[in-house]
Amino acid sequence: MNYGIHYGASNFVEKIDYTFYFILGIDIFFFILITILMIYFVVRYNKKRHQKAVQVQERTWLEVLWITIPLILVLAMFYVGWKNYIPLRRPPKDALEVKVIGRMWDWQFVYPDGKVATTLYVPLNKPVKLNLYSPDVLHGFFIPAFRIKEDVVPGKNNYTWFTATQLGEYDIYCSAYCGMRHAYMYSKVKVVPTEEFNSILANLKVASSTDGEAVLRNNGCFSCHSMDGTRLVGPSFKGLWGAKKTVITPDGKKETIVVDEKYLEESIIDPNAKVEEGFMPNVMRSYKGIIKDEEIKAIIEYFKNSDGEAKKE
Ligand code: HEC
Ligand SMILES: [Cu+2]
Repeated sequence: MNYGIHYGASNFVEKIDYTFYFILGIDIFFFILITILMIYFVVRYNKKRHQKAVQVQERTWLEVLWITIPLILVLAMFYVGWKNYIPLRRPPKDALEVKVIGRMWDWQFVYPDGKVATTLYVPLNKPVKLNLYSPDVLHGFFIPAFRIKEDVVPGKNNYTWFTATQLGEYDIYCSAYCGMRHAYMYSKVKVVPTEEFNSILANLKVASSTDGEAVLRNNGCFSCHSMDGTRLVGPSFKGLWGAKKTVITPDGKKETIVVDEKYLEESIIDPNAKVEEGFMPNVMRSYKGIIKDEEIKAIIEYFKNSDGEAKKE
């Protein structure tokens, strides 16, 4: 496991670390200075030595000093931060562009030719611009080893960029608390030589709309639904087809249903119409307009053929 905290692997490491240690250095200096002065004053001006407080007025030089010194310090911190953070917002024009989809609760990466991956593969020493997109709530795209962290905001086209400078695997986290499985919203960036990158890219698949399992994977369904019976946030898909389920309708009535085409389609388009007993409503979003009709058909085919009761038919 590589936490990527203590060493860096991108073009920003030096700039960001310098800014951090510059401000930290000033903080430590004043922490020590103020602590020493405090102790000194307690000893020097305690009640035994000074029975009566003295009013001191009009010390122009002192006032000038305590305005000027903090002003210079704050301006210096601002300048260093400005100079070193501005490059984060200036991706080079020739950068490789990758669309990043951050959603509850996984990351997906879409390359220019429509190829999709759940790991971010990038070539060494080439600028990569990430266009950050969220279809649901606020997430944060965070690669500690690269020193980049950027909000992924629904309804806003945000971006970040980097040039990876060291081969290897580094962690990608979500830095904004985004619900129950936030902690599992985790992926990796793999930095590889250009040649290897090209062959990885050639082997990645374009998002399929006829392979049900791929549709489920590419839409992040598996972050809430398992295939092996494990209960995540939503019911497991294991043995789903033909299963008997107790569901609750919006007016609070209990019904027993058998999972068929109609129920599956409704569960994807309007998940709150029938909520399986024991699960929370309003957690799964409606995929109306996001998942096409043919993709829903592919999902249904997949459920029919995948496991449980389906196999016995
Ligand atoms: C954020 C978590 C989440 C995601 C992502 C999610 N679901 Fe759900 N899903 C739930 C929850 C919770 C339920 C149970 C409550 C309900 O029916 O709304 C559910 C219920 C279902 C059901 C009904 C299952 C049953 O046993 O009654 C189906 C089918 C389903 N989801 C399909 C999907 C598909 C397909 C996707 C991806 C396109 C998806 N879900 C993505 C949380 C999620
Ligand atoms: Cu998140």
